[in-house]
Amino acid sequence: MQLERANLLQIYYLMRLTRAVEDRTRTLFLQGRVVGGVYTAQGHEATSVGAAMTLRDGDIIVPQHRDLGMHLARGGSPRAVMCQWLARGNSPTLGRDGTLHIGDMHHGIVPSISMLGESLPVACGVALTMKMRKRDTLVMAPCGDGATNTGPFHEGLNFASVQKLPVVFIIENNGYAYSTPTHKQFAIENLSDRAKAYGMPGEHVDGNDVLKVLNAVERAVKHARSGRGPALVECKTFRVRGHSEADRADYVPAELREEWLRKDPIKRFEAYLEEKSILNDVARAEIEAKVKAVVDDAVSFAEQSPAPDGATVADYVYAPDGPISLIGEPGAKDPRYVNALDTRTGKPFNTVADDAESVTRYEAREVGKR
Ligand SMILES: Cc1ncc(C[n+]2csc(CCOP(=O)(O)OP(=O)(O)O)c2C)c(N)n1
Repeated sequence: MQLERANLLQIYYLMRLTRAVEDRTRTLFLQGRVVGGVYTAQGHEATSVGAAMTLRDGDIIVPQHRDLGMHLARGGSPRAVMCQWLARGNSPTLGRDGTLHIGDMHHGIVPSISMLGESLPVACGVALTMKMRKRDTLVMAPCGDGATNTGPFHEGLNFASVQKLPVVFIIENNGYAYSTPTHKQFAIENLSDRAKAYGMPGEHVDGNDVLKVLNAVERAVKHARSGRGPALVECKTFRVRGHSEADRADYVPAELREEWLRKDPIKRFEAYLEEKSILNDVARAEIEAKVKAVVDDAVSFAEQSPAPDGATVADYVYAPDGPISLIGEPGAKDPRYVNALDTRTGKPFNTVADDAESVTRYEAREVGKR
């Protein structure tokens, strides 16, 4: 992949922004201002940002709990992220949910799902819908090493391959599934070998080297876009903090953690950019100032945002009457979501499309009676 200086600096900015948003979130968490748990992905930035940078407008991601970088790289708003963390009434879930389940259908970001592995069949459903609509849409579905041992992971890979769906599966192998190290999870060296069983290309790559991630994922994307079906990339990285901020991760040997801290993806990319004379002190200072300004703005926007209105607590519990689309598309009209505020512009927006010719229709019923 040929990248211009500006693209490389944008990648560096996004990696730093991801780290900075998470660092600030941790501070807010320690101050007791975050509602719910905080799951950071320090060490994953090359994987999550790098993989997302191979996508183009209209593509869709189905992220998991370590994918803030992917979210921001796809245009997700730091303001919306902070509103979600602080459970404000104008957050993407209107203050109804914890930190994890943030999505943004405007930018093709499907909210993440807590049940490990379950997002992969969802990604396949999104890809199948888009294929049926004859859209040229690629779906990216990341998951952790632990998730690869769930049934839905295997069902998802198999289904995507049989249906030749344009899905790129990214395994973020970060050494542990909570406290379980990889050697107690599976007996193979490379999780990318699992691709072969489902008839798709798979490769593994140093997940802390953003350029290597970009190149490997670019190959997978090219394959998936060509109509030949899905592809898989395993990015080997490490979770240098606990599973959540409530976890001290005492089960991780100190030397192992230090070894991976030395391989920090941001420092490595920074060293590369300096060596190529792409990054100098002036450019670094500018990027640092921009990152700080964006994070400060996001936090103050969230702090000034209203708490959820208690009177609306029962809204959205039941599906609305009439046909709905399962996939949101910008510009769509759907009165159900006019309460949602675009946290970048402060204006209401719609998150679900009503595309009459191709929309999946179903009779809305009360969710509890299904
Ligand atoms: C089906 C299911 N089982 C267990 C859990 C509890 N749980 C949440 S995250 C996690 C570990 C996830 O490990 P991995 O997939 O490797 O992702 P990582 O957190 O390391 O990024 C577990 C066991 C869950 N959410 N869903």
